[in-house]
Amino acid sequence: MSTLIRGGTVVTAEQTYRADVHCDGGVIRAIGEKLDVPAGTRVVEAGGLLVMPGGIDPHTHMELPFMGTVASEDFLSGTAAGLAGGTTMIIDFAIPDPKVSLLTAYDQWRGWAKKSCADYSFHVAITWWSDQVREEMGVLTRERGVNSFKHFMAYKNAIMVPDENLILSFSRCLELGAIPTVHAENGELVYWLQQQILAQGITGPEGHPLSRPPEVEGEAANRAIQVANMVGSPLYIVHNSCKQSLEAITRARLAGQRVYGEVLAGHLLIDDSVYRNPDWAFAAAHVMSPPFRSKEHQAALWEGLQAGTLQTTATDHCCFCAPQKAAGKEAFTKIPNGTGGVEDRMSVLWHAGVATGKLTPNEFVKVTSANAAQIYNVYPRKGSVSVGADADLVVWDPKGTRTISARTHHQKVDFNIFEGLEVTGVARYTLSQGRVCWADGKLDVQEGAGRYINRPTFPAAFEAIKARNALRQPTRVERRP
Ligand code: URQ
Ligand code: ZN
Ligand code: ZN
Repeated sequence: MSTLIRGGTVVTAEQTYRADVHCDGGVIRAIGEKLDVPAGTRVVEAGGLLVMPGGIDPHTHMELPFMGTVASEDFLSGTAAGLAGGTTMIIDFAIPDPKVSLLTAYDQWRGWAKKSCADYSFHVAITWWSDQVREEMGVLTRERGVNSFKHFMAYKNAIMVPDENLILSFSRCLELGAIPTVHAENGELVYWLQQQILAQGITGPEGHPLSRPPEVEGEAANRAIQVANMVGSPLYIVHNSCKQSLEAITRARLAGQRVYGEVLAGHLLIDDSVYRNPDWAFAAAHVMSPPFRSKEHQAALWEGLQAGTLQTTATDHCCFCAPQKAAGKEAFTKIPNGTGGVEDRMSVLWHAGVATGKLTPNEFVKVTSANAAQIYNVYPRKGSVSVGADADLVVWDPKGTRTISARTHHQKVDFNIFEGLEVTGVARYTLSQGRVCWADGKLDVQEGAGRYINRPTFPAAFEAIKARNALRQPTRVERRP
């Protein structure tokens, strides 16, 4: 299918320039003026609009089985909602229960994701350790296109792993040329605090942030950073929500350590007052981990994004409807953790980031698409507007506005954490593999059109890291005669 995006201004991570873009066969064929295109080419008029790489959301959980239920968003509705907001690729998570084969979990998630209407990939979680896990990590990197492994430092008695597993798994990641990622909260402290707070009779959603203070996140972030430092592996910390984890990443990066930080659109805009709302369902709808923080943390996270200390934005899209959240009516510890956002991330970042002057349009492309593509080794196939790249593009109206609401969003959930927010900056057209899937407010998606995207490991980059590590080896202690 031949499509010409005509009259627009191309905006990439590096540059901004006027050019038409011709897509055919799912890839970008030509970029320039007066392009020669075949008869029957569909023309998308982009005058006054920006042509950017489609967004990449590196952190979603479609139809995740979690806390006794299953996230309400499935891979078809979730990728469709992403396209409606300008996101053309998600990286989701295959999360085996402890003692379950990583390959079994990977195959299960691959089956669920077949219905996707936009491209997707998977991080694989390390929720236990054995020689089998070690071996299967090798199979996943060599044969299944996985180059990132997730570690939950929270969720005790479920998927939390101890430090020993972090050390062994990060070492294995280094061997394989894969990047370890972490959910950084001290799960032992969270569990202990939960018991303390419940014992005081605090059972409502207001107890959730009390049991997960920022210090508990900062401690875990720093611990993961030190494990990676000693092992010599890179590290990617997901959903940084507070100054404490940001400061840990800043220290590490200033010391030359390869640590990447992700921030959620929700954590950039929403503060912890939501948990004190008298409406139980409203407060419970915001229960996610790490929790939304007090206002000073949002300012710090924006500074981190502007400074390049945080490289990517995501949503951690993990939706539960009111009846599911009600499982925690008697105790906040039973409220399924998770909120949505895959449809709104791009508009929220443009509205609160570019329209306020915090980010340039090029930086917007970096933090919504290009950086994630580079970190996870799918650039420039993804995250670029370049000849030969996948034709995953968003035609962006920088002046367009819309009001975000659960009443109108395409997400399969009965709540929207950005409810009522009028945003500036909207996707006018979204192309996936060169096919217009979102146009003027209407979705036109094909179930199953989404592809699994292999993410190769980083041998070359890791050779450099290993060489650096070799230089760092502690000098041999000469045994005294
Ligand atoms: O922790 C996560 O990233 C998953 C389980 C989604 N839930 C959440 O509260 N963030
Ligand atoms: Zn998490
Ligand atoms: Zn998550």
